[in-house]
Amino acid sequence: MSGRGALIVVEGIDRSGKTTQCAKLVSALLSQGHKVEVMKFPDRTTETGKMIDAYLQRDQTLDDHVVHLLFSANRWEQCSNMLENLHKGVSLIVDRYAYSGAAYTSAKQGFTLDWCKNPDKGLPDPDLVLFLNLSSKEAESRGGYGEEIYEKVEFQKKVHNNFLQLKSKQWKVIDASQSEENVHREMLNNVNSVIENVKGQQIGKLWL
Ligand code: T5A
Ligand code: NA
Repeated sequence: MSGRGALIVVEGIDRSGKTTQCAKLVSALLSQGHKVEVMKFPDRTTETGKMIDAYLQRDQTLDDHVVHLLFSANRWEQCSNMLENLHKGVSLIVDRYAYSGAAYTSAKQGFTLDWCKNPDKGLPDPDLVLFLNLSSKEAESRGGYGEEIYEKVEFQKKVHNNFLQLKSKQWKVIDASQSEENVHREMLNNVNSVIENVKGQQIGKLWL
């Protein structure tokens, strides 16, 4: 049966296992015969991505508003490419999306969640958001955080709370403290049913 692809987003705080699970998901879906591609935000390869990378690695200081808008622009850069793939029947597995944008910036002093959501309004609306739920303490114990700017347990705790405020009907909360294999199985079950169900549906616009 043909039809459009599904837009699947994987979210969670730092070290919740997103990149590990996106890779497992893509290889499982490919072996089931699905057309699928993985994407990651921030995409550090584009011009905006290079600025974001320099900021995250503390090589460049930037105003917090500017950083927020760069993360959003970094997603808008991929918008037409994403829609094209979805219409061709390719499902997309996306490692972080606008929810990270809103959850991280609004953990900073002086930013409301509402202000943070604005620049991403109208992006393709995910069919499924798999939230890898892990406490900031458990995340930190996974080999510890590195040197990047947001990798602090107190900050991650605020980010975690902000994520939970963004929960909507497409969200599935996955217990990310389980073994890699159990997390994978739970994610794959959810993805399989969504891929079948979206075929005749239109692609919505996020937060509109
Ligand atoms: N950001 C991002 C914003 O502020 N605004 C935005 O709009 C966006 C998109 C970089 C930073 O940018 C911020 C958020 C981030 O602070 P990034 O490039 O996605 O974002 O970050 P990364 O450093 O690449 O990835 P993370 O730190 O988020 O890690 P992951 O991908 O969640 O975790 P992963 O898979 O690398 O695993 C981490 C460790 O845990 C182990 C793994 O082996 C690995 O060692 N692990 C497990 N251990 C036990 N049990 C399991 N089930 C495990 N699964 C994985
Ligand atoms: Na990652």
